Amino acid sequence: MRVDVISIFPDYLAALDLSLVGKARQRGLLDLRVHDLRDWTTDRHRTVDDTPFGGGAGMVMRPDVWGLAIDEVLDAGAVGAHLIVPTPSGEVFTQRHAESLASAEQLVFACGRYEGIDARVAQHYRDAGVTVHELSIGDYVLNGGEVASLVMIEAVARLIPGMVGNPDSLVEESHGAAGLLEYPVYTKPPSWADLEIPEVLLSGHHAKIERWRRDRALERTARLRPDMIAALSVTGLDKHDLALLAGLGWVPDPHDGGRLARVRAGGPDVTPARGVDPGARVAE
Ligand code: JD8
Repeated sequence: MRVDVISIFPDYLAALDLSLVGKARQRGLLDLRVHDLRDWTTDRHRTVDDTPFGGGAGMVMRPDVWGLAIDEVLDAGAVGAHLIVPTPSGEVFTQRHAESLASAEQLVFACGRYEGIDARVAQHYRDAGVTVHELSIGDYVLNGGEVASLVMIEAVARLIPGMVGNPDSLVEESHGAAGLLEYPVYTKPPSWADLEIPEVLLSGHHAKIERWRRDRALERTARLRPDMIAALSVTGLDKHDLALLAGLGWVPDPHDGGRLARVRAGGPDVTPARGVDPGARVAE
């Protein structure tokens, strides 16, 4: 996979020389190139921004400079070329995005600064048939797209075949195929700060260990991310799962047997789980 990052602060991306992504570059699994946007400016002040049309605070990044840069870097002819524009007003990036982008031939990250990039840039490349993703890494405001690009590049790069030592480890991860948060993990020393290891993990009884880990993952997900429980399909749950979840107030939805609905003692739940639309069904 080829990944290009265009920024007025290219040194921000130096972290990509380290660790897993750094090794992937050395092993030729990842062709990562970082570019300074100012290399495509045409004036002696290397200007990349100007005042916003319609007034308002701050400055906006010029489309003409971005156009010259992206035209040179993006292999627009390649079907597998994607333009990614990090923005707080974008679709929220998830593991699903990481999985779909991991099969791309080329990713080009356009890192904005100031108040953002002139909106015609994304429109122009969409109109040109390029797959353009305006993505946000979360509901908080950063000062630019560089950190968001670092996050998305690491999330995608680690899914490239051959990247992680044991691909199985990708399955059990939070937000992985199971759709659950991870179970707690432990290592030596067996006793630390007067805290012991859960006995079952020392039992060598793999089936019991697997069951314990699944229970902890279900409990943690129900407590911290009820939206993920609501998104689970009942077909993927065994009777132990269903029994544990019933104890946590989640039962197969009488109106949609494929999903779970939350029941609270004393009748229907009025508080929608995060990410679960208020109209979500509540088992009567
Ligand atoms: C790109 C400029 C700063 C944003 C005025 C502060 C992503 N999850 C996220 N939060 N913030 C960003 C992000 C912020 C950016 C740019 C991404 C380019 N800024 C702007 C609008 C308000 N300043 C992001 N992904």
